[in-house]
Amino acid sequence: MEIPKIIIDKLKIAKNIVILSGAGMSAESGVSTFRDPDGLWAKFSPTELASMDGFMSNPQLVWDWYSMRLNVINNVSPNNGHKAVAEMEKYFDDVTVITQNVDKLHQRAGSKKVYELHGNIVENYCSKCHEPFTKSILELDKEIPKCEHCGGYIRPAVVWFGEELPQKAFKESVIASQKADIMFVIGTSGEVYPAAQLPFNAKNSGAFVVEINPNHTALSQYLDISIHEPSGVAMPKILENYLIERGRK
Ligand code: BV8
Ligand code: ZN
Repeated sequence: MEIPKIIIDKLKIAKNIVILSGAGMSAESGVSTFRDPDGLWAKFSPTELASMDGFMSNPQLVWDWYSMRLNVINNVSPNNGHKAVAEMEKYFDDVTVITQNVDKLHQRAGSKKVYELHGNIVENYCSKCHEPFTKSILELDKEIPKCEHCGGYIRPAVVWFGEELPQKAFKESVIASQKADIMFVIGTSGEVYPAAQLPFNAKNSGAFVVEINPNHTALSQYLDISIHEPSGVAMPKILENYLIERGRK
């Protein structure tokens, strides 16, 4: 695949790189996306499963859904896209990963600066008193666990629809987007706010914004360039072309 020269030229003068990733970043690791035809929302309804109301009306169903997803995540590895993003930290002053994903694959690939806008699926806490729940859920039986302190249902530490994003992570993400020289928007349909506002923060502050997505999205028309390739192919290629340009390969 051809990488447009302008991306390499922009990288050669860039200091601050921001990566905004969505479920498509983890697709090549074998983790289902949400809105693809075979995605999670094709089988389940987001509001029924990824909202507090949905959880309170059927805690066991939501708990089973997240346990199934955690099982998948515990049996996959970061793909070449995650690894290329992590490797970029060696060549640029500042690389910030802002992810909507809850799978920790960026961290497992070695990325050090990661903001998880939608929380993570690995930690759990009590839905009533918010006490952290530290037992590994894979050792528990199928029954949704209850809080030892107040009897409330235990829930995953993800951000559901209608819930506020972690304030510090979001604030830092806006600042990083405004300081970005180049932003890669990878594997997101750009439909979920306020995460989907960040490419506009970057663009309005002068960043060059590159979309990496096999499909056209709600963001495509506003961004500088779209590479219609899987991220596990495009990101390693972009890094390789950059390093060749810099005579480092
Ligand atoms: C908030 C949980 C306010 C974790 C998720 C009415 C009431 C309340 C809020 C709203 C409302 N109407 C609108 C809103 C705002 C709402 C929203 O945006 N709704 C949308 C659907 C319209 N947002 C919220 O509710 C947010 N909170 O606004 O709170 C507030 C303020 C103060 C006080 C209180 C409240 C919370 C949003 C977070 C919701 N949580 N998930 C989990 O279960 O995982 S959302 C879910 O969608 C995931 O987190 C996911 O990350 C996110 C975005 O999806 P994507 O990552 O983009 O994935 P998707 O499948 O859509 O796309 C994948 C893409 O990858 C595709 O384009 C595909 O082409 C591409 N792809 C596929 N393969 C590859 C690839 N790309 C590259 N390489 C490949 N190989
Ligand atoms: Zn409790």
